Amino acid sequence: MNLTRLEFTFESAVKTSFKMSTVTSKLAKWELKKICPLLNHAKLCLLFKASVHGYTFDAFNHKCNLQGPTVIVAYNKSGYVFGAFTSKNFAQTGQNVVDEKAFLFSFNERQMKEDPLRVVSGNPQFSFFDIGPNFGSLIFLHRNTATIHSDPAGAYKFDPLQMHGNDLALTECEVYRVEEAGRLMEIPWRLMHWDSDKRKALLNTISDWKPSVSSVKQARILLVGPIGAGKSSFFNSINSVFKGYVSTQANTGTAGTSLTTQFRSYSLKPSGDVKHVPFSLCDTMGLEDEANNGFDVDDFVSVLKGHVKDRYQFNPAMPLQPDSPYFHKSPELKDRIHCVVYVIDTSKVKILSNKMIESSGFFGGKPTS
Ligand SMILES: Nc1nc2c(ncn2[C@@H]2O[C@H](COP(=O)(O)OP(=O)(O)OP(=O)(O)O)[C@@H](O)[C@H]2O)c(=O)[nH]1
Ligand SMILES: [Mg+2]
Repeated sequence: MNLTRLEFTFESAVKTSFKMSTVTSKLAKWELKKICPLLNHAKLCLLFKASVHGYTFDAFNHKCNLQGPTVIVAYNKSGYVFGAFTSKNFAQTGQNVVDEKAFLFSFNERQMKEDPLRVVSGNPQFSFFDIGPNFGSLIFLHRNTATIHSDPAGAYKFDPLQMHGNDLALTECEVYRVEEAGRLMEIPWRLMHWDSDKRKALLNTISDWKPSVSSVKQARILLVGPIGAGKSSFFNSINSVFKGYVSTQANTGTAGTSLTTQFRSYSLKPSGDVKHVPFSLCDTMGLEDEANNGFDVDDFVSVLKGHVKDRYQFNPAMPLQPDSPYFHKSPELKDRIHCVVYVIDTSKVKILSNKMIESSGFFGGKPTS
């Protein structure tokens, strides 16, 4: 559905900025060579870096909860790289988690040629709450500090000299999502906690929101984007959520040019538990590369200012004129556009023309109103 498209775009943007930011993995090549065989040569995706996000359990939870299999990699001044792998989600369930696949590991820069230490437990019970991620014998970020708590006689038995050299102060602690090689499509790209309570809570959050100006009862959200991007389907999806059943009020489909040729202002009706929908969605004609085709820039400005009435038939050859019956002469604040959503088909991003990319800056990023 279109929501997924937008969310995916957002997620991609976040990932991109993440790569461009200074949050980079501390893992050196030789360290990767040691860790990867322990993890079936899986791909590692950096989720958390204590020196950037904080040596706190809250920061850890924020970045690492519900990410599927993960590996913690901790460093100390004595040259030890050690940590823990779990195939289970980190989650504050308040209960111990059993994970037969979990293990602790360690290696040291002075023992480059030796195999890493790998310790499994006969009774692998973990807790991921309270005082830090607790692997029975090792607790990372112990009590919100840059230290570990070590109990070599706990669930995992190890020689503390081999594990961390009895140096319990951390110089870094990173967490990676372990993405199994060759199985990426079988793993959801984003783990969601989703049930009817969550749905209800989200709907309540939305319906409780109020525009800050009392004369505006519904924020008007304008959908713009290239032809066939999914603008009308996006409206149908949102409309279906509030109606409580699948609705296809707006026409959707593919044609050589924009299928939507009228300006449509849809007021969403509440149903069920929702008493009020504080926004409306406005659907537009798709943007096109060629001049005199698709949604016109002048019409866009008129729409933003609230001059365009519902069901206005777009004419790419000539924008809306002030003497047209569809021209709203004195729009109020409630008639104007309060938010613009630029809808894009993420599978086509790579084939967007330069002109379309430039125009997205205008339509999505720099409204003139
Ligand atoms: N796979 C997939 N197809 C989608 C999605 N959203 C829309 N489509 C399909 O993409 C096509 C175009 O969708 P529309 O909603 O009509 O797109 P639009 O942006 O309104 O297009 P115009 O009005 O022509 O500018 C339709 O065949 C939809 O079924 C989506 O999220 N995923
Ligand atoms: Mg459409």
